[in-house]
Amino acid sequence: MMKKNKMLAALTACFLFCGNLTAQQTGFDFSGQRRESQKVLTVPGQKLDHKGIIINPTPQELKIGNGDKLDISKGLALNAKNGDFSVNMDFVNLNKKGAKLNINFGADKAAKLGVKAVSGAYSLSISNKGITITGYDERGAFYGIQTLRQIIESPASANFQLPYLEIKDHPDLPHRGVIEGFYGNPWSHETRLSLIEFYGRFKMNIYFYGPKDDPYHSSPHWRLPYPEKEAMNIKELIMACNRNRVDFVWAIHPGKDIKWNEEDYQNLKNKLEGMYDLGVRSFAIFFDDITGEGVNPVKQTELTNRVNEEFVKVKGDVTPLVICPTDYSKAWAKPGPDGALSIYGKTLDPSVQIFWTGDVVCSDLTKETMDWINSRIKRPAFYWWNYPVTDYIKNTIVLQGPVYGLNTSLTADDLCGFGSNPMENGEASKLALYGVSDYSWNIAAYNPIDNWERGIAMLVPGAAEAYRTFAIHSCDTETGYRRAESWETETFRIDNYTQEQFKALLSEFEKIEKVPAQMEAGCTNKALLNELRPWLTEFGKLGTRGRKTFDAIKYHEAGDQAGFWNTYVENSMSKDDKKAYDTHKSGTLKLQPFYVKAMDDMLYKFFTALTGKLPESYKAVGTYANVSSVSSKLMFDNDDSTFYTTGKAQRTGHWVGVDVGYLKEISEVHIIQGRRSEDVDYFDHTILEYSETGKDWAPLTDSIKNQYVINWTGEPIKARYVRLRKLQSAKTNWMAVRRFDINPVRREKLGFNLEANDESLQAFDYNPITSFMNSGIMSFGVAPNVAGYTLLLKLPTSSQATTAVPVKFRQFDAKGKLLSEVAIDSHFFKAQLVAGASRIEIEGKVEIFEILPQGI
Ligand code: LOG
Repeated sequence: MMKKNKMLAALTACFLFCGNLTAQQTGFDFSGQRRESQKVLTVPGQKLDHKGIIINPTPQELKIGNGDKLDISKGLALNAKNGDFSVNMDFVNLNKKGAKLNINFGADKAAKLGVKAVSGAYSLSISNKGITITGYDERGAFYGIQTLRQIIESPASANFQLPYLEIKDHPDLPHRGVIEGFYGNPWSHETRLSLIEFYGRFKMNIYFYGPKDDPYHSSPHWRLPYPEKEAMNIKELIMACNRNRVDFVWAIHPGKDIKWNEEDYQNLKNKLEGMYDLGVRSFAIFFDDITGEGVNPVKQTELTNRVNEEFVKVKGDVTPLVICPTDYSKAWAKPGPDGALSIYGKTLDPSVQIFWTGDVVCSDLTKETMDWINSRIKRPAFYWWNYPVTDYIKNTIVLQGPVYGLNTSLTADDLCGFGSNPMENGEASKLALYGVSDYSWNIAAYNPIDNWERGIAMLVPGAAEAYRTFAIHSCDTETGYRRAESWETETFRIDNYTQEQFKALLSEFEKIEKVPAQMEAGCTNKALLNELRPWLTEFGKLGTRGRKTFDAIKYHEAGDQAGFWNTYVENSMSKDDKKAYDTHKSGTLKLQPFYVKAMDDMLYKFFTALTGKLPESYKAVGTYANVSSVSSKLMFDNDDSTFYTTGKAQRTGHWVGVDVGYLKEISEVHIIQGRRSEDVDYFDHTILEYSETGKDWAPLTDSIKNQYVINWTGEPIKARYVRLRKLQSAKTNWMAVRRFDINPVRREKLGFNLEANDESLQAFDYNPITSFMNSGIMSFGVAPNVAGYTLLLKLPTSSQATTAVPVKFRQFDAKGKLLSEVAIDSHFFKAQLVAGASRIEIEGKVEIFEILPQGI
């Protein structure tokens, strides 16, 4: 289990050394410090037939009439009895001669119509008398208008003919909305404005402004007023919120460096006063992710109660405070009566609302977690849902999956509000927010799949199919809050599939390849497109390499070695390809793993058939569930900057090891732990062991303490497995491995003379996954009993080749006389030795994977 102290220690280190750099700029790695639920649950629900009337959030009660229609082709004659809604009517033509639109609100009028007495409730009827909207309050009337807008935009209202219907509607939760509470680039002003309009449209009524990397929200400048430009922007946001009936809640995050003295109390109060003057009428105080003095719950409640007495109550028009405790998740909240949450429960003014993220930082919303927190804080908590936030995976995936994992039998007695913490990609968060709005308004009716299907069609009507294809493969977080992904796609291993599976998967990759162009052509929301573009580009490439994998499968099955290698190597990802993919990933649950495994499996078989030997490309083994995932290959990629991480706390007895695939004489092991040097993620007390069977193990070393790099050389032992096992220690960090080399190739063991840099040893390691880039001349001696060579290469692609000099393969005799010279014209190149050849030269720019001698 992840311990809070550890997280705090890491955060502290960051605070101390990073000055006012943002969390992102410091490269602070959340993934290494947290524990998330790793279970991938399937998505409940199914697509429904809405009879051409699409309303989000789903109304509580909708009765469709007998098929008669109201003609609004002449527009609508607005009669708003109390209140001014004309600015909210931009979606219709207002015309005195049009059909009647009566808008009214008030508790009595609403009660007569059976409208529930809660803020935001309304009724709407369309009949031969025209349209009548009656709100319980002003917000209710506004929400009736939002429903009307969606009815008019629905297919059932084609040609301005609105179906007769009756709606009675109200929200289940009093507060529904968004917390801009992530680390990373705060949203731009434009994005915020666009989102605020979105909240209004879909009946979300609260927006917490609390971006972690806004220095005036948090340290270092929480005490200071905003500079003029930012202050103006906040004023504008408040106006936009008012137009959209959204409470703009400004949050302060003072806990990193607050002093519990009068001066800092006044600093905080002055800041709130200044924000009040800008127009803010709702406030929150966040004490999350802090360490040191600030975490004291007694002081936190004292401060909050005093702000409540001396500021909120005095102003009279400020809404109740909301507070985020330091113990915001069960993962580290102290449960007993002296724990922070119980102190909150006992001492915080009952009007104050309290945030809760659930059992862990990013977690499903369950009855159990709400009961747990509510019994301590003595009020229904405000649920802070850490979805679709991606700051903890460095925003590498843009989450487009269904909103689910939310209990559909909860009520306002269980939670007073529901707020989603989205991605720094605000436009791309709208699909998830469409679900958040639906769930928090009408909990029992919430249908995740149906909501998602509607959301896709609403957001990108001009390319809904393409967007859906992208979305269904962009759901899982890979190492964070796990989500179902690609649930309509079946992948397989290359030695076990049916023709139907083959065809279906191939056509999915072909479909994916077309998605970027279809989105460019059909997505009219350019801001969304701009955010998605880097992911769409990578998604298209994933489609292409998926499709080409099927070409490789055909060559592979035909036993065509040259055909296979040529296709394989052109379809393998270069370091740059990997880097581009790693920052904008999709298809991480099924598609990319299919590609990686299929390519690997084929390469393994190809190499074995070609050389009669197993390749020296090893498999990771160990006690961690993710050891068989593609990320464990990063231990063997000959690159010190990439690593496999266990994604789980280390415990005594855990181990990470290597299966070399056969009984091998091993004389050297070289391991580098940690994600980087001086990292915390390594076994601090460990032992190196080997085994023939994987069952009985013998030590290769004594126990080793506090050592990242572990080298062993000695008399050869026979083993198939080598492992690093954790011995007794209190450390519970995750563990990471950058290198796990067995018998790395050494120049002196080659048996011939190699004139080239050490990198070129990769050509003789019998591992066709590793390679090196030859640029000048490499030269090597011909060993005895060699009749020729097979070269596994990657020549520059034809576009690069026009400027490139042809790659030459030359043979020389012992006196240095040139015997033969040919141009290499294929990635798969075979050369026979001419009589007397004793030295080979390869000249030119070419990536060399293997140089394989053929015996006589
Ligand atoms: C932060 C939040 C961050 C989120 C996801 C809360 C209350 N605070 O672990 O700012 O975006 O996790 O990484 C958090 O959730 N802390």
